[in-house]
Amino acid sequence: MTEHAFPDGFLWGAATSAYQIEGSPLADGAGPSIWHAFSHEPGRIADGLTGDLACDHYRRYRDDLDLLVELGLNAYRFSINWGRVFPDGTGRVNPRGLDFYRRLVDGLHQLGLTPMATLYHWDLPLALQDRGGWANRDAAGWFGDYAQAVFRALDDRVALWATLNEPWVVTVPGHLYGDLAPGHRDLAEAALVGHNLLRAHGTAVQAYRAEGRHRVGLVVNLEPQHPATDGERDRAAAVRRDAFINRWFLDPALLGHYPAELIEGFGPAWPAFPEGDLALIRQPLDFVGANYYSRSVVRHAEAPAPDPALRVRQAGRPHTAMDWEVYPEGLTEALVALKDRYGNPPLYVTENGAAFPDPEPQNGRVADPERRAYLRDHLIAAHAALAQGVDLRGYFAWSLLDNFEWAFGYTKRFGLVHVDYATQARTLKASARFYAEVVRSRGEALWVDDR
Ligand code: IFM
Repeated sequence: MTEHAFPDGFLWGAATSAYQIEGSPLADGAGPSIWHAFSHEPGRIADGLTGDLACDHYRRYRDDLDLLVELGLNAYRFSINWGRVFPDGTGRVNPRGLDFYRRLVDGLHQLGLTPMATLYHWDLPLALQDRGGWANRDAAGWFGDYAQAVFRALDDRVALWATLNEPWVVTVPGHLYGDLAPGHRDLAEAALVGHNLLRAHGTAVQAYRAEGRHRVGLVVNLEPQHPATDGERDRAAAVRRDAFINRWFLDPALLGHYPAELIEGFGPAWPAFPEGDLALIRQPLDFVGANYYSRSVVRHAEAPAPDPALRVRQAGRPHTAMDWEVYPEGLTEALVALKDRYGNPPLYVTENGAAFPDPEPQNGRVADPERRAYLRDHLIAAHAALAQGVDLRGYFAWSLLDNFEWAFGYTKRFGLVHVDYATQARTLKASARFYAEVVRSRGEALWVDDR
C-alpha cells in the first residue's frame, strides 16, 4: 500500500434517498408522505414538479444496481420510505412496501455491495403529520416501532443503518424557515421537533440493540463556520453558528447535553425538556455519518435568534449551482473536528457532491469537469483526514443519479449519472468514469493529474 492508498475495507459508495429517486409514491399500498403533499402544493417547488416519477427507480432499481457495479463500487446508501412500510405511519404493516426494500437489499447482496440503509430521509407519513408530526412527543415511539419492524425484516442483509439523515435540515428549513416540508415557520416548534427527532433516534438505537446484529449510527450535515475577520465579535458569531448547525444534534447524541450557545440563542423559546430525555438521546453509536458540501464565512449580526450570524458570500471563489462555495479543505476540517470533539468515532462521509449545470449527453458522454474536480479535491481532503488519524471507513458520493432536489425540483443535477427525465435514460458522466478509476486504483488515480 502506498501513502496515497485508502485503507483495506474502505467503502466506496454512492448515495440516494427514497423520495428523490423512487417515484411511484403511492404504489402497492404505500401511504403518502409530507413530501408528496408538499410538492403537490402550488408554488412550493421551483419547476412545479413532484416526486411522482422522479428517476422511476421503484420500477428500474435493478438497472440502477447495475450502474453501481459498472462503477466498481462496493457500497450503496439509500433510504427507506416509512409510508411504504406503514401507510398510516403506525399500526398496520404493508408487506408489499417492505418487499420492495427486501428485493433491493437482496439485489445488493447478490452483487456483493454493502448496503447502508437510512430509516428517515425526510418523508414522514402524512398521517403522522396530521397527528402533529415531529412536534408530537409520541413521534419517538412511532419511529421506534417503524425502526423495529424494518430491522426485523432486513437486518440479516443490511450491514449499516442510519437512523436519521440531517435532523438539522428537518428541523430548521422544515419547521423554522419553511422552505422544506412540512413548510412551518415556528421557533418554539422547531426546538421541539429537533428534540423529538433526537428522542426518536435514541429510541431506534435502543430498538436496534434489541434486534440488530450489525451497526447503527446517525447522519448529520456539517458546515465549518469561519469568522469573516479576526475580530472578537465575528469569532464569537462563528462559534455560536457552529453550535447551531454542527453541534445541535451531535452534542446531545454523543455527549448527552445541548450546546449552551444553542439554548441561549433560542432564549425563552427553548422548552424545559423532561429530565431523562438526554439519557435516552445519548446512546452508544457504532458510527457517525458526515454529509459535507461547503463551509460558511460569517460575520456578527444582531440576527433574529437562533441563527446568530450573517453569511458572507466569498466572491471570486468557485461556487456550485447551489451557490455553495467549493471548499474541499472544509471536509478535512469537519472530520478532524468530529474526531477531536467526540473521541475519534468511526466515520463515514455519507454525502459529498456538487450540482453544476451539465451539458446534455453527446454520443453517450456527459462532460462535467467541475464535478470531476470537486470529487477529486474532496477525496484528497478525505485522505488528508485519514492521515491525521481520523477513523474514516468510507465515502459515499451524492448522488448516484440526478434527482429531485427538494424545493429546487429537477433544476439542480448532483448525479454521477445523468438522467434524461423524459426517457429515463441513464448516461455515465465523466465524473462517474473518473470515480470508477479512483475506486479501481483504491485512490491512487486521485494523484494522477491528467485533466
Ligand atoms: O439532496 C440533498 C440530500 O437529500 C440531503 N443532503 C444534501 C443534498 C444536496 O442538497
